[in-house]
Amino acid sequence: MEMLLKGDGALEFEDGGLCLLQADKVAAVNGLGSLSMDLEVERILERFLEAVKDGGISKLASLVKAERRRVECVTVHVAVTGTPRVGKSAFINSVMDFKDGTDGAAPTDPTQQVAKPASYRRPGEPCCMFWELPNIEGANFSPDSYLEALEVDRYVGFFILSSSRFTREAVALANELRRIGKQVYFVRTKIDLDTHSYKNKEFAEDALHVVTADCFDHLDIEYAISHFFCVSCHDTGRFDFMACIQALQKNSSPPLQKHALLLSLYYLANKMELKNSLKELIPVSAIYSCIIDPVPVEQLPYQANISFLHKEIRFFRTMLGLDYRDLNKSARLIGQPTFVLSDEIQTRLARELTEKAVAEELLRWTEKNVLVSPSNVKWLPLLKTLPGGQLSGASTIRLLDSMLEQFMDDAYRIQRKITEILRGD
Ligand SMILES: Nc1nc2c(ncn2[C@@H]2O[C@H](COP(=O)(O)OP(=O)(O)O)[C@@H](O)[C@H]2O)c(=O)[nH]1
Ligand SMILES: [Mg+2]
Repeated sequence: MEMLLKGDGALEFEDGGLCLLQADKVAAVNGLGSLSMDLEVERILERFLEAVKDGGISKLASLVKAERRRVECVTVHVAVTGTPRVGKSAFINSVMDFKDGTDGAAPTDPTQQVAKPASYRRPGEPCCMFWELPNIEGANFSPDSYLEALEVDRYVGFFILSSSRFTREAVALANELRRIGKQVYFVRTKIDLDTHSYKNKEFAEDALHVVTADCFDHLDIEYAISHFFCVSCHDTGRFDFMACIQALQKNSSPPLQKHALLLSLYYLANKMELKNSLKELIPVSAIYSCIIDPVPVEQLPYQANISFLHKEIRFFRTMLGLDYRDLNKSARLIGQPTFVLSDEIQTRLARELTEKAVAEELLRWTEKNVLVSPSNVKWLPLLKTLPGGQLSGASTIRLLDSMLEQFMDDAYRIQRKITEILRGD
């Protein structure tokens, strides 16, 4: 197994898995946390076993479909607020990867201020909605009445933006949100116009100065500083833009909401978090392939839904940024032709993703007759009940697991190449 270095942190292998040691702000805020996402798979497994006992494979099949729908139907709402002209709309457009003038983008025209919450989502991506809230302003501003006018409970987190010091109103709102248990992120925008010393703690303290004023002293200043990010709303690749989205993703709960946020905003996500989230549900996908529309495959001693597996693996490849479109975009940002990055890809299925290649890879794993990884041993009793037996489920899990791990290695190789190029190595 290979050890790779990531641009902004070290990557090492532990117990056959990957462990990212990140020195960045997200880790500082949240600690390294557990590698397990806890997408309630134990309960999913219980339900599956129950279904097989009650109604055999056909009952399991309808439950597997329903389970996938349940995961896919989760919608996450995120709020963005602040004083006028601080970049709320521009921030949302960058999160959503909207280019100037894209249909559905938030208007950044100075005359256009929202009077009631306005929602934005990426086309074809119903799971994640960012809301621009009305401005925090006015002498009579009251956090209570401001929040009363919103469906505050629906938001998983709040970004409060300011392009200079945070105002007393902003801090009062943050205070109230903290009181009701909401995640709050203090985002200092337009840092591209004022880059010096932005990483210093003093800079954060100064921007959050009002937090320490007597009337707000019950707001945890340590919390505020550790949730303080400096961004340019026009450039997601610089300053703390990705870190603030990654902090939101990491801190969101319940786990299904976190999963939805990671997948919807995969291009800004911490890849290790994203991979761990995808990995949790691999046994569900493996069972799907074994029992829903499986077809005979040459030399394979059981039936499999190769077209479904092909789609799953393609989805993993997209999530980990290995699609041509993503590579091309990253290459352009560093002024290089795309092949400079695509040459770093070593996994066959990342380069040549066809149904035939997927079937061959599945056969390879079946011939190896491997066991599932320790974290998936709990699935064995269910896998034994599949029409193709334990071998079918275990081999499919290993196929999907190994694709995800290998794509992850490819993603880090590309990240390392980008870092080398930027350093001028
Ligand atoms: N240089 C720079 N300009 C920004 C940034 N964020 C927003 N702007 C500009 O500030 C103006 C107001 O932005 P807008 O998003 O409409 O602010 P809103 O009223 O808070 O929604 C626009 O002209 C944006 O292009 C930033 O981070 N850096
Ligand atoms: Mg706006």
